[in-house]
Order: sequence, then structure tokens, then C-alpha cells
Amino acid sequence: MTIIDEIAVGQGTARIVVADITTLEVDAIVNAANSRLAGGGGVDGAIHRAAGPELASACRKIGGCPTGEARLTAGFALPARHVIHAVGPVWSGGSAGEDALLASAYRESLALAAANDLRSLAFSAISTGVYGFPADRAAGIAVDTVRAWLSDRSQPQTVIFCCFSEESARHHQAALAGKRN
Ligand code: AR6
Repeated sequence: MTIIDEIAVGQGTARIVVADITTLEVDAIVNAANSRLAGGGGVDGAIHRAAGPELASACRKIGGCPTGEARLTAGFALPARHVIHAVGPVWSGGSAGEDALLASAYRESLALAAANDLRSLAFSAISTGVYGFPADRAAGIAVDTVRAWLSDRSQPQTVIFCCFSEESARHHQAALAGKRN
């Protein structure tokens, strides 16, 4: 894991890292799931492989999750104690409410973490892979939503943007610095 940047926001900390999210020892990692919670490719596939088959049965019991919402399971064989399954929007040009749905997926994940007393939370870059959301725009929404949350709430205390590439980390860093790239 490479730490790219870290800033204090309110009583909390926002950190940008480049890492495989399945290796992080945090209270919860945030999966970029689909609305059936059926598993899939990308980060979802990696999380299910690392957590073991119990994760799929926990997801089946929940049944599904609408776009813009999130659901909590245990982390099973993962080093993370929990998984928050957030469902981001499929990008379809930007005028179908994608920005608001992505912000909602982040906010709902933060709310679940707070409600369950989870202090450290690591987000994957929801919607920026198969779902096609432009990575710079998504990073701006992710950072703005997390910053707004941390500035007036005390839980979670540490929020990590877990980027899978240097390029993704640069987008988050620019957003955290108040710039876009
Ligand atoms: N650790 C951290 N980030 C990762 C990892 C990893 N191990 N693997 C990929 N990423 P995606 P989406 C990054 O496609 O766009 C699935 O099939 C990746 O580089 O995983 O929300 C689901 O079941 C990208 O930046 O999620 C859904 O059907 C980010 O994770 C659908 O894909 C998200 O890419 C969701 O699509």
C-alpha cells in the first residue's frame, strides 16, 4: 500500500492510498456492487474471492440493494471486519441523475459506518470501472461527499480512498486539493 496524501477534516482524517482494497485492515471496505448484490467482476469479484463463499450467501440473504444505497455484511475471511456493498449508477451521459446517485452511494455508506460504530472506512472508486463513470468527475463527487460528512460528524474517523491506479489517486488528490485534473 502506498499512501499518496492525507488531510485532516473536522475531527477526522481523509487519506488517499493506492492499494488492493482486499488487503486493508479497516473496520469496513466499501464494495462497488450491483443492485442484485450478485457478485461480479472488478473490485466486487476480488472482494468475494478474498472473503470466501460466506459473503455470497450473506448477500443472497439481503436480496438486493437499489442504486444509490448501501448494505452491510461481515467481512468473513477478509482482513476488514465488514463489507459495505454500495451500488453506484451506470454512467449514461451524465443527465440521468448519475452525480446525485453516486453521492448518495457514498453518503449511505458513511451513514451505515456511523450507525454501526465503524471508525475506519475504505472506499473503492465506485462506478468508475465497468459502470463507466468518468474517473475525475467521480473523484470530485467522492471527495466532496466525504469532506462534507467528516466536517460535521465524528464517525467514521478515518476515511480512505482506496485507488487501484496512480491515475485514480491523482484524480482524488486533485479533488482533495480543490482542483480538478
Ligand atoms: N482494489 C481496489 N480497487 C479495485 C480493485 C481492487 N482489488 N479491483 C478493481 N478496482 P468496478 P463499477 C477498481 O468495475 O464500475 C462488478 O461486476 C477499478 O479500477 O469494480 O462500480 C459489479 O458486480 C475501478 O476504479 O465497479 C457490478 O456489476 C473501481 O474499482 C459492476 O462491476 C470500480 O470498478 C460495478 O461497476
